[in-house]
Amino acid sequence: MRTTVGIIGAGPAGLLLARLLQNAGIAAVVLESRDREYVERRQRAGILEQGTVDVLRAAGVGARLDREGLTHDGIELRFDRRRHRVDLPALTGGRSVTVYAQTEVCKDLIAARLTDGAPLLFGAEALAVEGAGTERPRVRYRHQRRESVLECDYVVGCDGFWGVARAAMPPALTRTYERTYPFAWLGILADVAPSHDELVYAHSDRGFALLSMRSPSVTRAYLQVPEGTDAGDWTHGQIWDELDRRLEVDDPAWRLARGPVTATSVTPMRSYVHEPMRHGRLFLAGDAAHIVPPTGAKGLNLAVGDVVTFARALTTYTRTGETALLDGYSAACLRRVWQAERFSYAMTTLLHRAPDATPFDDRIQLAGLDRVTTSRAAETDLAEAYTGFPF
Ligand code: RFL
Ligand code: PHB
Repeated sequence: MRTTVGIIGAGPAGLLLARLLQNAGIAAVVLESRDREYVERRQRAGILEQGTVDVLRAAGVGARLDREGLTHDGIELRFDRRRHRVDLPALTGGRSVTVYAQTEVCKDLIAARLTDGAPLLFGAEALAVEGAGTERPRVRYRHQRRESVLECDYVVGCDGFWGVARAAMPPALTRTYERTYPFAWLGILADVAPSHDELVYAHSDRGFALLSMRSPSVTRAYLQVPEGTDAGDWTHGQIWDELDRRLEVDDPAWRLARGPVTATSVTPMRSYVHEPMRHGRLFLAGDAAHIVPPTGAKGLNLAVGDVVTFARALTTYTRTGETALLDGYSAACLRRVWQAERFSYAMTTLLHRAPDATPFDDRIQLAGLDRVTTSRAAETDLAEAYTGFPF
């Protein structure tokens, strides 16, 4: 098989890139190792930046997002038994975020691609990218037990952190930056209306908790747990009890509503950047190139930034023969990536309790939270980063 752009992975990065290229009249083939049902069910992100929503709308896949997405004009920071609301539009000149699950973004993009009759192969596992440094890079893949080769002008690795594309970058030209954290997130999905109408990020001496949502009737919540925790180590009752303790505030109006837990998961926390994000005609996008801890809600939004940058660069090249944007892809993406890395790291270390935290560390965190909630400059900094930097 032969195409212009070979896309490995049908997560948000690969699916959105395919859509943007389709809209620009550029042919692409998407190879996805999993089946459609798996991709549409994988529970992950929930928060879309304003810029991400704008991109999805402009790409013609915003109709259901506009109907079902929940616009949020604030987040709550909870610490020291106090509640503080960060008013996002007031601090950012009108920007907000939208709660619309990654599963729904993927469903909308898959439906659009299948309606277009454009190639998207499920159960097609990329085995290797070859010839990245040549004019004709290839993806070797297995589909329906047969090995085949996809010949391309460009290959974009959108295959997530565990994919194969990154391995085709020459090690001698590569540098990676990494940090792991000694804790993880235990996440639940529960059939109960969210206890608050905005997200709550809670610092407590028992560790971090996050109260989020998927819809007006579905709660999503997370607890900081020790690294290596198994979801089965906790009963549903214990999870609710712990959420209750970490979300405790001096406000008689506050009550955590409990309901049937329908799914649990554990997410390890990692910061990771692979530089550069391009070698020859192989480009990396999304989690294939970088990982952030989820505290800043940035992963999916970064993936969107990368593929918008690539689609713009290739469209410009196709129309004008100008290569500057393709050549500048890695540098343009990395600038945004490092801002998200910085913010995600800052939010993580501000809100989580490290297992070896000293009383000094605890006081520094509280001073940080005090600063964010009393200085308009500090709060604006948080709000700008949370609602997202321009693409
Ligand atoms: P994905 O979603 O991992 O998709 C990669 C796809 O590639 C496929 N694949 C292959 N296909 C063919 N051949 C191979 N050899 C392949 N190897 C892999 C995989 O099956 C998969 O379908 O990467 P992508 O597209 O870059 O998207 C990144 C996002 O998924 C990720 O950054 C976010 O989920 C991160 N994240 C959040 N991001 C946000 O912006 N806001 C949030 O609120 C947010 N919350 C979260 C999160 C991630 C979480 N977890 C579970 C890691 C909350 C959590 C708990
Ligand atoms: C989520 O709803 O899954 C979510 C929300 C905010 C985050 C991370 C995850 O920072």
